[in-house]
Amino acid sequence: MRASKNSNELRVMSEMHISGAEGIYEDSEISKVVKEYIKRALSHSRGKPGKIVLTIEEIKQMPKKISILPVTTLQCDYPDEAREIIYQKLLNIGISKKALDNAFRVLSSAKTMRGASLMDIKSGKRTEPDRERGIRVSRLGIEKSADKKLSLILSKSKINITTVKEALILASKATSCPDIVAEVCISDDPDYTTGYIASKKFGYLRIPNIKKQGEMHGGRVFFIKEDANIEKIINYLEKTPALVSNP
Ligand code: WAQ
Ligand code: MG
Repeated sequence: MRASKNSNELRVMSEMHISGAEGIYEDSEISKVVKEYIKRALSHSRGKPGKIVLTIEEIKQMPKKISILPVTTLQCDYPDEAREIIYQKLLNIGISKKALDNAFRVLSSAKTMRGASLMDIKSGKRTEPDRERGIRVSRLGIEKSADKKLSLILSKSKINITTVKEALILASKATSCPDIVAEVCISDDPDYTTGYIASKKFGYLRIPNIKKQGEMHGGRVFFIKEDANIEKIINYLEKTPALVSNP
């Protein structure tokens, strides 16, 4: 699902991204999920959409089984502290300062993307072909039994909410790609101020107060290896079905 709004700022007609969602479901769940997606699009904190696009496709390929990243919530009181934590953890696993500076430029831009930026861990060069749209992680989901177990685990930390679950599944798919070293994410919702960094090395690290309440900026950056095959990464993230099969 994607919801957007027309804006004619600067006399150039452009579409502002409001919200999006994707998942893998059984036939029998489709009407329920569609209803939920539409409800979500119509009551979003970024505004009322002028257009909602829904795409439902049959998946023919057997989904790749992936495992969920372990979740940790860090202590963080301010956006500046969040930035320090992110630099420290990501410099530590080999991401250059330049790449981090460039990532924060993407994440704090007033013009949010629908998808994610792909950034070279060394040069900090952006490699996604469409910088306005970015790469959209799609065809991802979780098996029913794994979902139940995950709900129990998240409930213990009082974070069993759709936002966390969906982000965790997305980060688990993204970091299961061998050429992706880490991800950083800030929600573009003005009322959601917890972000995260994720990597196979340290799991899914939640960072409270990554931005201030009311701010509309946000985004995602995937840090990719220097010699990575970009097309292969994009094909994996956007097209290859992946299902979390264990929490
Ligand atoms: N693929 C790639 N990028 C995406 C996708 C996707 N499927 N969905 C969203 N993005 C990008 C896009 O640039 C958005 O502007 C940005 O991420 C933020 O998306 O554990 O809600 O849906 O409490 O606003 C983190 C949860 C929630 C942390 C993140 O992101 C926690 C969130 P949002
Ligand atoms: Mg959002």
